[in-house]
Amino acid sequence: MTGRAPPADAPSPPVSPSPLRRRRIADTGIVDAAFLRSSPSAALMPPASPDAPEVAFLGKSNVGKSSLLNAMMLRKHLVKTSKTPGHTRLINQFGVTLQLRRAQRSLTLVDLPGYGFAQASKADQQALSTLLSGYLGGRVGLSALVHLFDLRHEPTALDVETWERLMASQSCPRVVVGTKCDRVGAAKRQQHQKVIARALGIATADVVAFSAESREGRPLLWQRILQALGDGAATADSEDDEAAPDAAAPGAAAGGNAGGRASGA
Ligand SMILES: Nc1nc2c(ncn2[C@@H]2O[C@H](COP(=O)(O)OP(=O)(O)OP(=O)(O)O)[C@@H](O)[C@H]2O)c(=O)[nH]1
Ligand SMILES: [Mg+2]
Repeated sequence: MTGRAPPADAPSPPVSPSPLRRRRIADTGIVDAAFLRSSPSAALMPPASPDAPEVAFLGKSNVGKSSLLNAMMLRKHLVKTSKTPGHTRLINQFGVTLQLRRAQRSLTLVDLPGYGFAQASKADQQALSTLLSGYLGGRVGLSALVHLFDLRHEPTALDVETWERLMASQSCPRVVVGTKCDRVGAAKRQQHQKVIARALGIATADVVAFSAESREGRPLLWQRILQALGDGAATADSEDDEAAPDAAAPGAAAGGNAGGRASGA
């Protein structure tokens, strides 16, 4: 993989832990997880519930969105996965209740169809693109967006274009994930995170390395999502807490806008 220089007007990074506080990773037990509904378009979805903030998972076809959602919810088959790209065709919503240290927290997780499935017919590609832009551009009450990139490869032109288009059109906080990290040797992982970060113009520490196979990165990803939702209190007992080993990602103490919104939106 080769890196790409960050653009001169590189945005400030998405959600990142506070430089001043070492926080203990959220204790994210799952109280409940259930399929809610599939919708063929954003217009047909019921309004987002303020009691269960909506977090959507976006990425190229086959990048591992559905598998990641199963891992996040500690379920094996709740979300349908497939070796064949282009499997998820509808907007699928799941309700999950987390047991945090001091409270329970309900969220709505959204498994989106993947973009960039080259083998699909032109008509299917157009339909998927309309569905995705309808959701991403028009979903009122979308609280956070988790954008997935395959850690093994440099982001594609379509990945970067999608990232940049969202920067302009979607103001909710974003979290970046490098998927399938079990396929990248530990020694090379940071280098691969760096390649993704440079392509997007964010800090290396803002790329969460994740494996749906081993569930590596799961606590850190929950922490980033909760921070994106402005739920910092749910992830820390006190300022003096020791960070769990998984939290000590490279640059985890680097500057960022914890709990804030990605700029440039
Ligand atoms: N080794 C490894 N394989 C993974 C991982 N996550 C997903 N996969 C595999 O990648 C393939 C695609 O996974 P999905 O979760 O269905 O991908 P998706 O992004 O939902 O795909 P679409 O719905 O088609 O857009 C499956 O064969 C998964 O088993 C991972 O962390 N590690
Ligand atoms: Mg899928």
